[in-house]
Amino acid sequence: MRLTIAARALLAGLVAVLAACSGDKGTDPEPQPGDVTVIEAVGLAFTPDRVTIPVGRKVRWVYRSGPAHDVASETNLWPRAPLDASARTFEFTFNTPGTYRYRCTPHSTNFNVGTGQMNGVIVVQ
Ligand SMILES: [Cu+2]
Repeated sequence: MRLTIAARALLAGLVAVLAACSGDKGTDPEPQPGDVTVIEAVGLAFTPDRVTIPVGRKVRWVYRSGPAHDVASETNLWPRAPLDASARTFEFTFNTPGTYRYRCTPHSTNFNVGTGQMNGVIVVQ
């Protein structure tokens, strides 16, 4: 009887292992809605300054270095959020496809990525 229970447990374990192995065959898993994309404020730049994410993805801005920053949406999609030594992270979940530009108001006068100012763009697909 004990042997039977042990054998069943062993078989159940083996089945679980085989099931786990038969899933992804070397391909990258699809991004899940709960996944987070991190953008770092380093010096006077957002890194990376251009990201493409799926609908439902959360973006987390993280303060790493430099003077006090903020994260301001071009379309006021969110209230301007401080990003500094005391407010180290800001998160926003993008639930609608589109192109969303943002900037750090102390360190950028525009929303044009690639002009050497502290701004960025998020493409939601
Ligand atoms: Cu800044």
